[in-house]
Amino acid sequence: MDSPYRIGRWRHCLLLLALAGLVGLTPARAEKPALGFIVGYKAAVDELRRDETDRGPWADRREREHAAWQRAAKRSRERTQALGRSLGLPMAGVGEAGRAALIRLQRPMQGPELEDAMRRLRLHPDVEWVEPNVLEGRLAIPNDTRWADQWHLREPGLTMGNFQPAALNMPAAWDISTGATGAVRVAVVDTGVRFSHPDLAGRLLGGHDFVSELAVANDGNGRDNDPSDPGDWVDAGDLANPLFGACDLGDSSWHGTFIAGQIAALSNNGSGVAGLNWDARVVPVRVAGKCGALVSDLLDGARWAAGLPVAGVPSNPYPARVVNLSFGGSTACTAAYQSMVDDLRAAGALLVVAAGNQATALQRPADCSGVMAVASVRRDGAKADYSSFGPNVALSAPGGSCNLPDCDDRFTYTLANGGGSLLLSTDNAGTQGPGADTYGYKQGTSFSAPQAAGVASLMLTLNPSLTPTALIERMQLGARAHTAYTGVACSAFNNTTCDCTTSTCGAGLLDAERALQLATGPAAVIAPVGGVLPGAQITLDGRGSLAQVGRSIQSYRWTLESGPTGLSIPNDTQALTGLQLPASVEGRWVFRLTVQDDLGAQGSDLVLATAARPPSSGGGGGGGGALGAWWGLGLWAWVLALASRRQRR
Ligand SMILES: [Ca+2]
Ligand SMILES: [Ca+2]
Ligand SMILES: [Ca+2]
Repeated sequence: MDSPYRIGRWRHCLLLLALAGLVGLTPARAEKPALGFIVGYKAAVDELRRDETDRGPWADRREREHAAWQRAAKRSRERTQALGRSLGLPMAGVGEAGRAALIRLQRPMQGPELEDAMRRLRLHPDVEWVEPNVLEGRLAIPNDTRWADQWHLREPGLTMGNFQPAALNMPAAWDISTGATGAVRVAVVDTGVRFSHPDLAGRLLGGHDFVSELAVANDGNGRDNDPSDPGDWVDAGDLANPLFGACDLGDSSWHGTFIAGQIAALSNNGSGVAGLNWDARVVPVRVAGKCGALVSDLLDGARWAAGLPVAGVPSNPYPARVVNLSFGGSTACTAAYQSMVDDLRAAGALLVVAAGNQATALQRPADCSGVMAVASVRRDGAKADYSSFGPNVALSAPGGSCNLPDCDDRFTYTLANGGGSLLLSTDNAGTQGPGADTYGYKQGTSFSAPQAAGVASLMLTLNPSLTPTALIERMQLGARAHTAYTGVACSAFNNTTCDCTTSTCGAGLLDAERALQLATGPAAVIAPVGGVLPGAQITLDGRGSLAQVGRSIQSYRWTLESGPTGLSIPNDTQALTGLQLPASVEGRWVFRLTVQDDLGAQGSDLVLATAARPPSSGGGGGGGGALGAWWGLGLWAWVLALASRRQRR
């Protein structure tokens, strides 16, 4: 049975959490002052709504349209002037706001005076609607009341009182995109979700409950179509069940609800927390209950999340492009896991997994080839004490940390507390069954993986053609450099809090703004070459490359990145080409394909060809075909990781 990557110590903060919950009830800010009114007239009297229908030579037409708009505006202004005078408004002038009329005020209005003026405007028989003309702030700063506590989403500040060098840089990213309605679905393969949470209202889509074992399921049945989280507490009675022999006593985690909120909590709704993607939909796939998730349920649930068939379960009407899996075991990747990972990639779904909380080398699924494994860093960028690490980590993201016994300093970085700050998201107050929907603080690599999943969903909003490889590579290219505040580099001997490097914690710190900047442009997609015999003819096939929607790929270019000998690539500007490797030379050649779209944006990817002689002794088999398939898959992720690391230097 695999367990969730969460940390139990956050429970010490429950009292503070309850107090903090009360802070969330603070009344909303006073209404913004209005500098005027934007007025929409009823159609019968609205000059600005009438379209110029004149036809004629282009230059004349533009002139006539301009003149007609001027005439319409003049008539509209006269009407607006009369309207304002009739209501006794202190007008400074009139004009237009887009296709609506505008009343400018001599001084800003606010509160009851503003409301009274709007009411009187609305009552006028010519007026259909009216709105105050207020200053719009940067939309990118959400108005959620607990925003101030979400340090991990802010800009990577380095000043006292604003110190969070590991933060995700979301405000700048949200200036590029906050998401698009219904465009991207993220599956959360986890403990299910609390559908009743107000900050998840309208954000949850379909889902299924894959927990097959009654005692684990805790909802009275096996697999069913309701992925509600009934709680996953383990009490003394549960421990009598031999299946739970390796479990600890514990309260319910509400793990899936927390992660769903990280990715897609209702943002900018004046309440609770902000989610990473303001419009994404979460498909809750319940695989875990008491004591964790059975591997079989986990693998089935992950497959179904990406739209792959699972026997006995209706097909998923909402396949996800991004699948978050914050569960894992304590052994190395197995074939069962690897085949699930391969199937998800083939289905075009990015599988984002937690690095694990054992502070050791990666274990499954984080060590499987082709996953995006995310390690946890604390507020200052140091590896969180609990985070596992190693060469298969793609990058790192805030996962919270709490090195103090009582976690009483969550928001302020000091050298003494080492950046102790937990993550805030949607939660539930129930210790066993569900209680009140609330907000809570947690830490763990479980909660750094969803940061990457959420950013990936924003990238897909901008460019739906990005493949899992392209998403990982571009997030890695955009990552900020690791920090070095502890003075101790992470290693097998320094495995708790330590300074990350590109060989222990991935390409760097996830930066949402840079990832979104890199999301646009075409994606180079190359068919794997893999392992061949020396002197073999190999095919370089980039025909699967994808342009962003609305663009087209204009050019291809193949280059040799590295290899034991130089090679010239014939037809190096064709999507499909091939060449012969030198006879009797063993080694690895890495080729790069760079594609460019019609607007000049570029994307590139790498492919590996490994030439090796078959084993000289042994039985039958071991032919080039079998060798090719084996090496092709196994080394694919390795070469990508190697290449992106090289690019970071
Ligand atoms: Ca069930
Ligand atoms: Ca259920
Ligand atoms: Ca909210």
